[in-house]
Formats: sequence, C-alpha cells, structure tokens
Amino acid sequence: MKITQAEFIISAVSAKQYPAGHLPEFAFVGRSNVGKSSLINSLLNRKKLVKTSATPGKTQMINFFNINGDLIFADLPGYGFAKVPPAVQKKWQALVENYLIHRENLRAVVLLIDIRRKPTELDLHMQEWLEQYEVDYILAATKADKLSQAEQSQQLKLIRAAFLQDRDHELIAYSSKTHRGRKELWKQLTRRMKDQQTETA
Ligand SMILES: Nc1nc2c(ncn2[C@@H]2O[C@H](COP(=O)(O)OP(=O)(O)OP(=O)(O)O)[C@@H](O)[C@H]2O)c(=O)[nH]1
Ligand SMILES: [Mg+2]
Repeated sequence: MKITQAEFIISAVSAKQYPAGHLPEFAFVGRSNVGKSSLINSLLNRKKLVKTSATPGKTQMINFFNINGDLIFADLPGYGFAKVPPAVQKKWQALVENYLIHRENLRAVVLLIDIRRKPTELDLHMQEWLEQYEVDYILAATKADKLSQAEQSQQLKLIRAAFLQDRDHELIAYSSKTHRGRKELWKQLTRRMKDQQTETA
C-alpha cells in the first residue's frame, strides 16, 4: 500500500465522537507498551504520527487516523497498566467493548502481543471478546528484532499454541524497528478491505 496521506482525526472518549462514514477500519489493540503506536507508525512509514510515549491518561481514548482517504486506523487504549483503579478499568472496558460491538465499519482487529512474553490472561480475554463478538482478527507478535531467529520460532510456536491451539490463523512476527512483517500485515489488511467490497458489490 502506497501511503500518500496519513492524518490524525480525533481522540474519542465516547461513541459519539467516532468518525462518521463508511471507510473500512482496522483497530490495533494490546497491552500497554506492547508497541501498538510504533507498529502503526511503521505500517504508515511515519516516524511520529502516533506518539509512542505511554501516558496513563491516554488509556481512555481511541485515536483515529485517516489513511489516504481510503481507510481508518484506530489505536485502542492499551490494557494491563500495573496500577489502574477499578473505576478506570471499568471505563476502559466499557469503551473498548462498546467499540468492538457497535463499530460497523470495523473490518478487523490487529491483536498485538510481545513476542518475548508468555501470553497473559488479559491477552487471551481480549481474544475471547473478539471471538464472542465475531470480530475478525490478526495476531501480530511485536518486537521480533529483540530475539534471534531460533528464539522467534520457539516463541511463535508457544503463541500459536496458546491462542490458536495450533489452528491455522494469521500470526505475523513484526518489528517496528526493521519493518519485518510490514508487507505481510498490509497484505492481510488489504485483503480484508477487498473482501468487503466484493461482498457488498
Ligand atoms: N526494539 C523494538 N522496540 C519496540 C518495537 N515496538 C515498540 N518498541 C518500543 O517499545 C516501547 C513502547 O512502544 P509504543 O509503540 O509506545 O507502545 P504502545 O503499545 O503504543 O503503548 P501504549 O500507548 O502505552 O499502550 C517504545 O519504547 C518503543 O520504542 C519493536 O518492534 N522493536
Ligand atoms: Mg500507544
């Protein structure tokens, strides 16, 4: 995908603020610090479109970006902050759950996991939500550059077993540093844009 334009649209704290229209949309979700913002920047070939410094206050917002006037990226608030008060946790849950259930133009979610870590309950719970609400998803194992090839294969096996029980489903090793996986992830995204066009044609 050639990126001619990538613009921030809005930080939304409620459904009323979501961008209107029917552009195909992809959302990026995962633990805080897993590399969501970095991955979006890498996909778009931009260094600083999305801020990559974690600030707990941002956890309540969904940041929307318009790409080429053709599609929308939604950077969802990260989960798993060490010390989040229950009230904030509830708000996060309501925002994300509401988004996943009601966002009609959402084509798929990219669920990010750190390739070095064992999948957590929170990650598996997120996947359960996606399956429960019948939201298509692609797994991306981030920070691949931090492991050797052999370690990467080993971890990918673990991740595949934990999330997919060895089912055949997209799992992409990604590095926002080297852009490894960028082509493959774009292929998965554009396929899902096209799928929908054919279905509605
Ligand atoms: N080596 C390496 N570092 C990465 C990669 N992706 C992200 N990082 C680093 O990990 C840290 C967190 O990255 P972010 O992209 O801000 O993570 P995030 O998931 O958006 O975090 P929140 O917005 O807090 O939820 C930053 O220091 C990044 O530079 C990667 O692929 N390779
Ligand atoms: Mg971020």
